[in-house]
Amino acid sequence: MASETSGITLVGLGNMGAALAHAFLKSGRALTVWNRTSSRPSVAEVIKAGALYEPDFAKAISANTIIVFCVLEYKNIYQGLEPLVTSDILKDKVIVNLTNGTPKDARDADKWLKDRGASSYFDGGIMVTPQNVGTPTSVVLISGEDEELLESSGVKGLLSTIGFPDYKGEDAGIAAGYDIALLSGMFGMFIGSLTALAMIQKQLDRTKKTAGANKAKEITTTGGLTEVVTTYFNPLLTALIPHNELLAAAIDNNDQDNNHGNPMEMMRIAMHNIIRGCEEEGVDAENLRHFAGLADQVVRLHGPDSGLAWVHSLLLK
Ligand code: FVH
Repeated sequence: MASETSGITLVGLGNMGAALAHAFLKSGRALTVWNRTSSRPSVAEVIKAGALYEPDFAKAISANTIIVFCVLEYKNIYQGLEPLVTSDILKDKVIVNLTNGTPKDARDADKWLKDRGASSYFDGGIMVTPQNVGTPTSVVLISGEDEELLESSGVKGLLSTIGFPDYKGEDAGIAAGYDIALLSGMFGMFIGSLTALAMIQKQLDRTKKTAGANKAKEITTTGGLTEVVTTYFNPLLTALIPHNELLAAAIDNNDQDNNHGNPMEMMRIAMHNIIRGCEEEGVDAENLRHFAGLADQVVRLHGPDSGLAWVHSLLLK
């Protein structure tokens, strides 16, 4: 059984893997690392910080009981291990997989690795960017096995060097479910932001064109999109972030008719205006079309004064 001071093998020294390596080294752990591309600058950096780079994948896996994977996708793990599993290379290994994937990916990995000798499998999602690894705001969602083993295997202590280890349950897929849920919120925000920036771009171009045609009304638009984001867009989004809690509470409390001052019919019409406006201005609004369709359904089912939280019930299949 590995202890708090046991050595670790880390597979993957991309942006996140490298941040993990530095956090592990900072905590005083002996670290063996492997990365497909040995010339990646992070490899030299972690060697300089004290890690042992093992170019032979099999030797890197054999070096320690706890193996942490942080690669682009799950199939990279199988690609590396597949040629080796005829040996007992995975026997008694404690696998910690921090690669992004689906709950099914995690459950499949749990079975695949244990069928080939691994003693335990934990699957996690790191909920911060590499720059914030090891800071007080960092959280690692983790699932699989049980909480007692998480602690006794030394994995909890190891994860604590990255961030707060938040154990979500024994099904290996649960942490991945949380991870992709939170990331879907992030990507949803970004596609909304990029649609907004495309529409603003059209307006900035128009402003410049008008100013060019009519010197008397010349307008300088020096700040571009950045100025618009700083002045209007980020303050608007910041003010709206607490509404996520109102939505969650409305769902928790079966209070979806509470519109918090924003009736669904008003928002539904606004969404269709945005789509129409995008079409008129030459901006792709495909991402909003589905949302507006859901808003139409909510008004049909629950009435014009209902609340946005009803959309949640339409998304559950
Ligand atoms: N970066 C972030 O903000 C997020 C935060 C939350 C967690 N994600 C997930 O972490 C996984 C790794 O992400 P990353 O940021 O380290 O990603 P990259 O910098 O692109 O590095 C990718 C590493 O994966 C290796 N790799 C790619 N393909 C293979 C392969 N076929 N066999 C072996 N290794 C492979 C790659 O190696 P190389 O290109 O240097 O040879 C890097 O080590 C990821 O799941 C995120 O979603 C990060």
